[in-house]
Amino acid sequence: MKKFKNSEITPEKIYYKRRSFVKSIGYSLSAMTLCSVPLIKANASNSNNLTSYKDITTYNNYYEFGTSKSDPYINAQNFKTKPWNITIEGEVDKPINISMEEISNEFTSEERILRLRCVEGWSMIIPWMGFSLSQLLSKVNFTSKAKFVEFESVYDPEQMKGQRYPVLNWPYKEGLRLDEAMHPLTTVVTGLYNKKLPNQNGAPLRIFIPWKYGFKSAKAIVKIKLVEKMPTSSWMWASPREYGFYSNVNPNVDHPRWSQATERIIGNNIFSPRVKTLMFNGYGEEVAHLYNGMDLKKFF
Ligand SMILES: Nc1nc2c(c(=O)[nH]1)N[C@H]1C(S)=C(S)[C@@H](COP(=O)(O)O)O[C@H]1N2
Ligand SMILES: [Mo]
Repeated sequence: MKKFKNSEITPEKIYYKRRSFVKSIGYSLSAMTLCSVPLIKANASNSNNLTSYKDITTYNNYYEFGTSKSDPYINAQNFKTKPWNITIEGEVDKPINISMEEISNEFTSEERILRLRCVEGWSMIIPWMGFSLSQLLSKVNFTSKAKFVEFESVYDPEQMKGQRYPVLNWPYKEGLRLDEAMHPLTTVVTGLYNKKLPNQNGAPLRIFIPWKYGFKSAKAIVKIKLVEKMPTSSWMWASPREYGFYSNVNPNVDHPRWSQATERIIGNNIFSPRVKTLMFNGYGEEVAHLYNGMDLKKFF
C-alpha cells in the first residue's frame, strides 16, 4: 500500500487508503457476495491511483451541456433530475416504466472502481457506485428477437443548451450487443465517491462499460430499448469512419486521426509520461471471450 505524508493527505487519499484496507481484508468475501466484479487491478504499466473528485467532476465530456471539458461542470448545475423515469421497451414481452425512486429502493449500489478510457486519449480511475445492468434488465422478459440494446439519453433543449446545436443527432444514443449488456461489468451508475452522481457525470443514472471507449457510456438515460438490429449510435452517425459500433479499447487499432497506443492519466502533472493503453482497457480477462474469432480491426 502506498504511504502518504500527512501534508499530502487529501480526502481522496484517505478514501483510497480505506478502500485498500477493505480490499485487502475483504476481497474474497466481496468476490463471493458481489458476483465477483473485479475491482481495479494493480498493473505495472498503468497507474493505480484514484482520480481526484475534483478532476472527475470538472473535466467532463457531455456535449448536451457544451463541448469544452469545463462546460458540463458549469452548465449542468441546475439540471433537473427529479422526477425521472426510465422505460425498458422494444423486444420485450411487456414494456416497463420505472422511476428513479423505485430503482434506488430495489437495487443496491455498491462501489465499483473502474477505469475510464476516453477515445481522445486520456483516462481516469473512478470509484463509481452502481450495480449490474443485467439486474435491471431482469425486470423484463426479452422476446427471441432481442439481439442488441439501445440506450437513449434525455432530450431537453430547454435545459441542455448544447442540444440547440446539431453537433450530434440528439438525443444521444448508444448501443451494445445483448451479451455485452448482460456482462456483470456493464454497470448502471448511480453515484461516485460514495455520493450521489453529480449532474455533469450523468445524473441521475448513466451506463458505464469499462472496456469500451468512454463515449459508449451514455449519461442521463431515459430509455433502454431491446432491438433486433444493430443500433446506429450518435457517434457512428456523426462519423462512421472514426467511431464503430464496438469501440472496444484497443491499443492496436488507431483512430484515423491519432494513435490509441498510449494515454494521459488525468491528474498527473504535465511532465508525467503517457502510459501504455491496455487491450480492453485492462479488462481482457473478463471480456475477451465475448469477441472470440472476431477481427477487431474490422469490428472496431
Ligand atoms: N449523453 C451523453 N453521454 C456521454 C457523453 C455525452 O456527450 N453525452 N460523452 C461521453 C464521453 S466522450 C465520455 S469520455 C464520458 C465521460 O464521462 P465523465 O464525464 O463522467 O467522465 O461520457 C460519455 N457519455
Ligand atoms: Mo470520450
